[in-house]
Amino acid sequence: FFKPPNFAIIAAASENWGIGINNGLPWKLKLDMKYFEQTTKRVLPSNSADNEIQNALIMGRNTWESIPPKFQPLKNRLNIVISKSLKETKGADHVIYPSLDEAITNLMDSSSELSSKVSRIFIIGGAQIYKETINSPYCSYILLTRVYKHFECDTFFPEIDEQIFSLASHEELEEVVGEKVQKGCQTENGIEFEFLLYKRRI
Ligand code: FOL
Repeated sequence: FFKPPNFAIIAAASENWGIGINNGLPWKLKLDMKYFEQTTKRVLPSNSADNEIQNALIMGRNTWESIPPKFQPLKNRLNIVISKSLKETKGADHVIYPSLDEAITNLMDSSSELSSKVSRIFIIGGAQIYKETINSPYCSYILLTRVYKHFECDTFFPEIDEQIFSLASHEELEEVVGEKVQKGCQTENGIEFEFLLYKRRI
């Protein structure tokens, strides 16, 4: 498991490491979306009595704007948006921070109101936010759905340095996710994909 200050990146990337096009996902994979939803919603340990506790999702403004209005905010999770231009409105269903550093510092500050309500932290993109977090020593895991097909994309996942991250076993993936996960390749709409876990070596 990972607890703040540690966090995990969650992403889906194509054969050519694409993650998006025209501020949307390049594919439609219901099973991967379900995996994303369930993994980011699950609060561990599941016997936790406190219903106030949720996971935090950190995303850039473009990713926030890419979420279909009917799913925005991503429910039963604390939505944190990084933006210098967006202003927080009263009674908003999401939180805005001007920088990633400020968001993470606040989540880590055990005396902050936010930190007492947060279980795990997931970084959900996009390209700029992944790039800023992948080399942080607090980035313990990358939950990567590898989509084994070439897609035309305009945003890409940053390079995973094999010196820093190694591919973990399926058992470790299930331990981190907190539930059984489909092992190996699956196919949806003729697109092959696989749930993988990369783990920080050091
Ligand atoms: N990680 C993985 N594995 N797959 C993704 O598609 C993905 N997408 C993002 C970040 N990490 C990912 C960012 N983009 C929704 C839409 C876009 C998005 C992330 C989430 C969304 O609407 N999710 C809903 C479920 C929607 C549905 O069931 O169709 C949610 O409640 O999580």
